[in-house]
Amino acid sequence: MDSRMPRLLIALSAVIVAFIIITQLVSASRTAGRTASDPGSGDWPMWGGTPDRNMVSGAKNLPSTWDVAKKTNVKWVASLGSQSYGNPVVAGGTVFLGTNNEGLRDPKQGGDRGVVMAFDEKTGEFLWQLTHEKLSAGRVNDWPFQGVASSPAVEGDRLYYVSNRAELVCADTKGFRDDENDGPITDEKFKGKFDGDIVWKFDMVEEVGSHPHNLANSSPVIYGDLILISTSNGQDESHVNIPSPKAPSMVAVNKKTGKLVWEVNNVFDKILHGQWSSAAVGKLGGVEQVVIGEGDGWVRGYEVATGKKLWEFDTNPKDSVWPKTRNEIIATPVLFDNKVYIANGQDPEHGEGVGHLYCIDATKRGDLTKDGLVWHFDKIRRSISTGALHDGLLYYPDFSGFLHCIDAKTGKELWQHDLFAAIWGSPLVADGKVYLGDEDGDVVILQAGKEKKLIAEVNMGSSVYSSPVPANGALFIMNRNQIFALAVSAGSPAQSKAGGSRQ
Ligand SMILES: [Ca+2]
Ligand SMILES: [Ca+2]
Repeated sequence: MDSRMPRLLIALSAVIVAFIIITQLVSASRTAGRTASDPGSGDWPMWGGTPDRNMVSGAKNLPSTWDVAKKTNVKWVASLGSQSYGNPVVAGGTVFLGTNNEGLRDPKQGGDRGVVMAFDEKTGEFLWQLTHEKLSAGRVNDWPFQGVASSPAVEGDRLYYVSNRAELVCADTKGFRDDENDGPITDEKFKGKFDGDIVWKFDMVEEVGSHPHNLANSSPVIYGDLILISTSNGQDESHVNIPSPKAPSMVAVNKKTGKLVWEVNNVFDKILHGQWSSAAVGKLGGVEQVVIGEGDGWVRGYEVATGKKLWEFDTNPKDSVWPKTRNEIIATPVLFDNKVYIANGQDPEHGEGVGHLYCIDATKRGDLTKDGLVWHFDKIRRSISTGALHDGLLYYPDFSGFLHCIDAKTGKELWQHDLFAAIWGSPLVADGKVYLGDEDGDVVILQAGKEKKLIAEVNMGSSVYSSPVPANGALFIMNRNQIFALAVSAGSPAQSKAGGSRQ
């Protein structure tokens, strides 16, 4: 044997070992990066950023404070309707959101309507809108002046949202600005430069018999060719009858054709009130699942491709009684590391009350109320918010105004912060900070971590019912009637150093 061989082998092994170490380091850094659940493109194209709905972003250099009156760290402001619940998303250089028609951008489209608006991400220039007349039944199906409450999902040049008329709408992200009318729908009444271009609609009232209670609000999530949405099917005005118990709680619609692929219903006449939870999608226990809170207060996991039920979990103690102690689910489930994190609560109109927050092991099957319980946190009040899980800490607010920081493994609370006002929105964890808005219009900025540290509190001028959204170095925050794009201006004294370094 050549005497050089062992030395060559040793050298080669060293190279291989170095390669393995480097690969592991790269892989470790990627794993660390994955704790941020935004898509990594800089955009935030759907409610929660990604299908797992975890409100966490790897964005850097976001402002630690700002001043909307002095315009410090304010890139632009745009005016909306008088009530805005359709949380903004950002994709392909455009910001999309849902509001009502009280901003009256086009006098030819007057009256009470639900509206989706598109703005230029860099300048805030108004690009186009789609307006939807109210359902004729009125408040039972389509509450006055609530507008579009769905947060759109964007993929490529297509935008998907649920209108106030309980239609899943597929629209062209460019509207009519590209001088093309995309079909099959080409008979839009308004086809001007500032009008939206509808591609197809799936009407949940006509197609699956949904009777939306008060407002259809679902924020779509996309999986392959499927769009998954809640139908918002619920009670009638008497709060006793369920007019459409056979209508599904959730449907999957083909994103290209707008045709129904599957539907599920496990609630029938057990709907407590309405169905306003949106779905989350992720691989849990090796299976691609769609998870959603349903009208009987149970959260369920389904095989996303087929709608086959995999597991279910009752979020209410068995001795609880609606509406005093038994709750519905308005929050969106957060999927993380084979587990589901979700709290229950009630319609904000019902006020405050006891709540429950759970961590569920979604690798198991069947009734997981006992078998799948990882932990139960009962020091939370009713909540309609979705959580944010980062670095082993779950940030979860309640409607009574408390933000809880909880050890995601054990369910033990590390700290809480009182915002002194109702919280409708959800926290965002990004750039080492936690951002959260409240009904008084305050946004608190806290340091992310095991120790509580308040960095700043900024008033936005009117109630913040939405959730802060990060995209491409800016933060987008909507109050009742405006959207603000916030970004650190060079040399700005308002950029606090207290944001600290990111782990
Ligand atoms: Ca078009
Ligand atoms: Ca069209």
